[in-house]
Amino acid sequence: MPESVFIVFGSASDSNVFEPLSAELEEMGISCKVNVLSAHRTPKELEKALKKTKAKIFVAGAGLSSALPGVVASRTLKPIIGIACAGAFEGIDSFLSTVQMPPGIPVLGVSVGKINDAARHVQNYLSGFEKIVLVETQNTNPAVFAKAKEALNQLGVPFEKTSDYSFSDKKSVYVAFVDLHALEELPLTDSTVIVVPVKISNTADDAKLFFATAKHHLFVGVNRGENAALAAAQLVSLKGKYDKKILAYRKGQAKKVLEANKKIQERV
Ligand code: RP5
Repeated sequence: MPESVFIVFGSASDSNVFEPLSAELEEMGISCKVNVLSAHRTPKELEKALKKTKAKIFVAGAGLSSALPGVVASRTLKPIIGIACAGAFEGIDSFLSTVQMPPGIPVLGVSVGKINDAARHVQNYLSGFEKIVLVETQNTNPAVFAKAKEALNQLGVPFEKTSDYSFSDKKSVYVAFVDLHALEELPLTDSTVIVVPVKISNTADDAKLFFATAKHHLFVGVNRGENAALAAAQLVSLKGKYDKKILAYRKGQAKKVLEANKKIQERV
């Protein structure tokens, strides 16, 4: 039987994270394979291990410039949870590297030490989600909300909308659009909630606030509505139902980069 969860961390010095995580998952009856591989220091070995695994979900983390979760995300259509590790600056560098992914390739980030949260979301996912619910309130920024709606429509993934902030159904993946200054007000439930912190014009100080208040839930980068939607689609695609659509969406994002590159090459 292939492992359900592929765990990968950048160094043996991250064992304070991956050892309790794998112990917790095993205790939950969830099989996992632990790897120590680095996006920067062992890229070939990482690539090989990613090609080989048949895991249903990935959990990755590294300290400092944490490229590992993002590189894993670029190599799989399965969901990826990134755990920030405290190498310097109490881990803010790792946290921001984890969540601030470009449109199209989401990583669902949890902050430093949030091992239990990562394990809970893995368990919810493996139990099977039934639907996506977008949570809209008066403070929801329409432009960020629209990015999520558009992405789901493009993927052909159905969703419901609510303004109820109780997140009461563990079979739903909630996507909540929350003002960056209100992250601490979110209720702490056992359900899986992807939080899109919203602040259209943001500053370096806002990054510190994000890091300090990102707790309990799963986080995408600031204003990244489309990444929350894509990650939600991955979470409801346990058996691969939306994989082809997600792949097509990614190809569209890749095309934009390749076209820009072509133009530049033609100029010189
Ligand atoms: C990262 O650099 C690792 O994930 C670790 O958190 C940090 C320090 O690594 P070592 O020098 O201890 O191997 O890549």
